[in-house]
Amino acid sequence: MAFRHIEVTPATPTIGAYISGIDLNAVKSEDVYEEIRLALWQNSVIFFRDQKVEPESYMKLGSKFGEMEQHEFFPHIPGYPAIQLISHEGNDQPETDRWHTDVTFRKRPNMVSILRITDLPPKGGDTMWASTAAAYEALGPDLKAMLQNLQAEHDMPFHFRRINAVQRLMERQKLASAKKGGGAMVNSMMSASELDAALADRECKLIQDNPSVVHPAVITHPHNGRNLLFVNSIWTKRFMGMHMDLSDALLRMLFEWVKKPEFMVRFKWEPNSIAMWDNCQTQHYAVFDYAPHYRAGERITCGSFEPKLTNRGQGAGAKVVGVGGVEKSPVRASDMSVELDLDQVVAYARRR
Ligand SMILES: O=C(O)CCC(=O)C(=O)O
Ligand SMILES: [Fe+2]
Repeated sequence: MAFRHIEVTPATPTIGAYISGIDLNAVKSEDVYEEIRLALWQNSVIFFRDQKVEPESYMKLGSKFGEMEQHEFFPHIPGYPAIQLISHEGNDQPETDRWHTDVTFRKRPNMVSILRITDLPPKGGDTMWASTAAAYEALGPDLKAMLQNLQAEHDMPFHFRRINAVQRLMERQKLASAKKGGGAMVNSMMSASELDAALADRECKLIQDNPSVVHPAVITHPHNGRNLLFVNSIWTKRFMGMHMDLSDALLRMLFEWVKKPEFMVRFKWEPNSIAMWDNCQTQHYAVFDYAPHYRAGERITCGSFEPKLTNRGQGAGAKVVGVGGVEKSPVRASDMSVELDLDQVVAYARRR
């Protein structure tokens, strides 16, 4: 199926595409959104340039990908609780300069994220994405078969504690409350011991509210049927039923493998650019090379998916079952340009 309403230009043979021929403030038909959805499932991340998008149009785009969430940590723009404000300034690490898939500590991680950077630093601040489907497809059959039988634990408090995230979040709140003269959990008038107690309370609550979850190490994409590697270096803590030394070593190996440049695309932000990523079949990394400058953006996260392996056909020696059940040749490390046939994507999606 050819695209009739948008132009789709691949950014690399493996991942990413530029979408043109469209004004997101003036979308007239549902067919346009249908094509954007297909372009996303096919390319994993899509980029728009020169979109002076109004909040209503931005929200409308998000709403086409499922329920939009109000995030637990980010503030939002006035009047639009679903448009999260992300920002960074100074020399402290921003926490997103590490390869990850968003919120895999949830039973149902979010499906799609949309981001526009509203305040660009003078130089740098690119974002990178890697295709976890391409990373999986390029593994040998024995390794694929082994990974298909593994389950991994994803744990939010584990990561938060190792980066002192609660303390950082509270310090941010304290700063905000000092500016605005009032704060919910902490404020600039609290004594050191009151702050310590508030911090401990917050950590306990975080652990209580976020029990760890177990997901398969390989899952099947719900809209295109591709199998993909589903462990990431922020939230995945360990493989189940394995000695922790072995688990650490295997995770480290997979985290390294995903970082091969052949699986990646790097996006240079310009004023009025928008990136949308399929959070299920990618990992991303926000390049932190712009300190101490300010960088800020508006993000929408929408829809969700249940991580599960429904296509066990890609094990040892088996032919890769492509979208729509059509057999494809297994992808070799030297040939990572997995062409998805759009008709097959549509046929697969319709059967869901
Ligand atoms: O700031 C960016 O480019 C992306 C940050 C990130 O990890 C996210 O928005 O999920
Ligand atoms: Fe992220």
